[in-house]
Amino acid sequence: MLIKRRDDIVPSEITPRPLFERRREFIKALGAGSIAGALGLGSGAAQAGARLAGIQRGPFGTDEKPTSFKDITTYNNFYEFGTDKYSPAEKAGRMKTQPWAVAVEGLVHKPRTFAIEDVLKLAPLEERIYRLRCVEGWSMVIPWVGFPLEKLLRQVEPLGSAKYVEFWTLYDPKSMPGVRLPVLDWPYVEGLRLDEALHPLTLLAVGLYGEELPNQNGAPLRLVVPWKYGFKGAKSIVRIRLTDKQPETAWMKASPGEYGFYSNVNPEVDHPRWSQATERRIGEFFKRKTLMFNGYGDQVARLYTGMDLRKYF
Ligand SMILES: Nc1nc2c(c(=O)[nH]1)N[C@H]1C(S)=C(S)[C@@H](COP(=O)(O)O)O[C@H]1N2
Ligand SMILES: [Mo]
Repeated sequence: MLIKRRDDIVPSEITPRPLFERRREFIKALGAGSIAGALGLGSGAAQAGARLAGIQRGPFGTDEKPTSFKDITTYNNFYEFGTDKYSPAEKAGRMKTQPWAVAVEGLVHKPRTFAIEDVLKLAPLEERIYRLRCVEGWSMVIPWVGFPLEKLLRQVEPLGSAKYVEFWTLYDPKSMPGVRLPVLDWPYVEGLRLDEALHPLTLLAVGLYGEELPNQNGAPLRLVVPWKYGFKGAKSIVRIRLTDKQPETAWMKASPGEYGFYSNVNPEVDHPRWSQATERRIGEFFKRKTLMFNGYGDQVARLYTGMDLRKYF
């Protein structure tokens, strides 16, 4: 293969969703009458094939090989649809993602509710290939499509008193069988410090592999904070609230000794039940060493200078 300079490559060339995967789905679909039926996915997942237009190549991308579309979309954590990895792909199709709006409010000059269509107009879409490290010890490489969360937050003009940002995700018992179980205090709430939320690495994602997000990955918009454990990346966000107090996240409420507010990827600070020193990349056999801040230390270490990262885990 010819070696191209990275500058000459358009995003769709970097990460074409492997053709054989598409063809296999298509063949299955012919056999079973519908893509959704054939894959055992709900209708929302079937709709999620829509290509996103005008994607630019964003900064900070890794050169590592992206995890397959199939693994990214069938091995998920989305507890609203059940606690095993395969339920979200089977059940999230029931979630209605249109119409969709996200309220951005709290300590801001201009609170506003954005229709998803208007969110998409706020900034050019970028492809960013980020590592995702789950606290349970596995990782993936995901070609997200989105733009920096900062672009949305600037629209509402945060007040000087705003120090934190809360993310509230959809709570819809009709379509979410998992919320009947008291696994978490629903809705799923996550939070960041305002400077973390405004950091250029922090992404509001609307797609992956050049397509709209499948429901199981958090359609129509979700948070991606690549230097933190995966659970910080709240899916299917309906409300963003700026506050002056550290948010109480769903995971902190469920188990404060296990899930801290910061949850920066840190191979030196173990979770009480799991070592965080190594990880298994989905699709690989041998374990890898987990990197400090998931490998994004050059960009984010300065956010935590002077902080004891064992205390603020
Ligand atoms: N609303 C909501 N968001 C969520 C979760 C969840 O259960 N509910 N799981 C989190 C966890 S633990 C991980 S690892 C990532 C997984 O994202 P992915 O399925 O797109 O890879 O989503 C996070 N966002
Ligand atoms: Mo996770």
